[in-house]
Amino acid sequence: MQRAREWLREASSVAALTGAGISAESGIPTFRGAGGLWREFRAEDLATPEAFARDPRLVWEWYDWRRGLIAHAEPNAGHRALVELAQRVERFTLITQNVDGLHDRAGSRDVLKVHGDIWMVRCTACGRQTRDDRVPLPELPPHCECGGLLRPGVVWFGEPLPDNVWREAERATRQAEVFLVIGTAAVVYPAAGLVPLAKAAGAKVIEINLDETPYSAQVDCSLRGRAGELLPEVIA
Ligand code: BV8
Ligand code: ZN
Repeated sequence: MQRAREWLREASSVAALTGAGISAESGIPTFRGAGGLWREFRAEDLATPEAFARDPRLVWEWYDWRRGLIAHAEPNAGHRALVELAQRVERFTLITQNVDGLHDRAGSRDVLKVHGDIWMVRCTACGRQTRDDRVPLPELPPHCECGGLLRPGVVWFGEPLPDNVWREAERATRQAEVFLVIGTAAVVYPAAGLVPLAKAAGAKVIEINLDETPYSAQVDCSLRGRAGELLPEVIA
């Protein structure tokens, strides 16, 4: 922990990659942890274009349920610690796989949302993309003014990540002197590939996670514990 603290104090460019684990202490279930993300379904079964084509109402019930959870949740000390860190470091980039928007609500700016945003909806007919934060939604599945079916503005399995956001995330990772990887199982690509990319570019990589991940043995410092407790300590 002491080494990690020193690296962060000396760094002029830092990048952080967060996953569902940083929102766990806000009461948002993780994808692969105990209890999973929804009753008998797995994210891999619902977060896909095929599932949406087959049963848009079921997929929207899942997203509407998650939007309700998130709307009643608050950012936690882990989210806030990253806002604090951004104010101290000359160049700080926050990259998140989370679609919940809790980093923004904590005060983070210019968050790179590589898997999209649950509060955005996109029309499958006219392509119009708008923010819709009504919970619950008045009708499932929701429709656009043009009559087209709306989909959540998130990246599903098998779909490409938003090009400009992804390029920016890679650039920030390559330039980071210190790369924090927080609360992610690091099994979903290409996002997880940012960890070896940071390492190859010469960054000190610090992992914060409750459990081991496929990268725990390769990072420079692997801190075992809750992000809400460890992040405030490591940025102190
Ligand atoms: C792509 C958004 C190519 C929606 C998500 C076979 C078939 C098809 C595709 C593939 C395949 N094999 C591989 C792939 C690629 C696939 C992939 O990686 N699959 C994995 C499962 C093997 N990737 C894709 O499909 C990506 N697209 O490759 O496109 C392409 C290119 C060009 C043109 C066309 C196509 C798209 C991936 C994005 C999918 N969307 N979500 C939504 O959220 O509903 S993924 C989903 O998983 C979430 O975004 C989530 O963020 C992400 C990663 O999960 P984690 O954040 O890591 O969360 P998890 O629960 O897993 O882990 C939590 C961690 O926190 C744990 O380690 C736990 O220990 C820890 N923790 C818990 N509590 C705490 C904590 N740590 C600290 N403190 C705590 N308190
Ligand atoms: Zn439309």
